[in-house]
Amino acid sequence: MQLTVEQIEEFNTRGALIARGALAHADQQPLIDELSQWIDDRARALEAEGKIDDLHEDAPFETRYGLLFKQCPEIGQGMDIMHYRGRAMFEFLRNENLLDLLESLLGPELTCNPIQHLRSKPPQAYEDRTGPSFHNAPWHQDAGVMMPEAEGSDVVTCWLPLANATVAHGCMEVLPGLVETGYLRHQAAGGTTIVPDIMPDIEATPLECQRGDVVLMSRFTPHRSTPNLTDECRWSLDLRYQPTGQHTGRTGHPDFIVRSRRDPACELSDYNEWCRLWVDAFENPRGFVGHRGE
Ligand SMILES: O=C(O)CCC(=O)C(=O)O
Repeated sequence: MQLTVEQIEEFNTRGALIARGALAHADQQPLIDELSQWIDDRARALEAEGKIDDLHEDAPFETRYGLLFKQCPEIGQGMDIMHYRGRAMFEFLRNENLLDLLESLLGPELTCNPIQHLRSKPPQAYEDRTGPSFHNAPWHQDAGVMMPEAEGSDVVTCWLPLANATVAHGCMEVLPGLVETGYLRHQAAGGTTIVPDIMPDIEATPLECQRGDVVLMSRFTPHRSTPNLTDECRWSLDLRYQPTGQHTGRTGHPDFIVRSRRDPACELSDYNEWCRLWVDAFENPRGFVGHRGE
């Protein structure tokens, strides 16, 4: 789905847009099946170690991870994109429907930025901590988690729910209309966050959405997420894309070309090579991996 002129205008002025129904269920189902299998394998390994008593085999995708997390938070170790490195995940990063949205905003030469995460936010009732965390991101701009050299790069964040993401689930909230403000200074206290004294005094807009919707955000849009007060997990991906050739803001991790209308041969379509790039980045660290606010 290409974005309409009105949607592009909304993105450019508000710095945030929900492209409703941009993805079909079939676009995400292979990924959900892959994650379900990964969770099952991991749960069985933890059961064998005596850390999980009940596998909750019949629980649906929305609740099973939370029920396992409640017994053993270790269930989530290694579940992020670059660590579990699933084939369906790699294919999803190159999903045509997703890239069509990005092409509307960024043009036809697209690179997948390496700053990307898979998150399953369990019910808050199952967490033994409160406050800012990987599950409850404090107010920040994505420009704040990149090197300063990337401040001029047109990095667009795609935040995608794999299940319901209502306010009660702890969906994203944004402060819209601040694209022109540019970078706001961040600090590392309690997670990378905008320095409280310069936090814009604007009412937050919650971005409730469901599977199939795609939230698009500018790198200068302040956003956060809130605790999950339901008994379902809030499953999501946050991916970033940019015009090829611009600085990624994270030189220690691999980017790759996902679409090139000029030279399709330079697109990375080899799953094994994608895995090799990540393994190499972990085994032979070089470049910078960190947040600007630290
Ligand atoms: O998914 C979340 O809760 C936080 C995501 C986020 O802060 C981001 O994508 O930059």
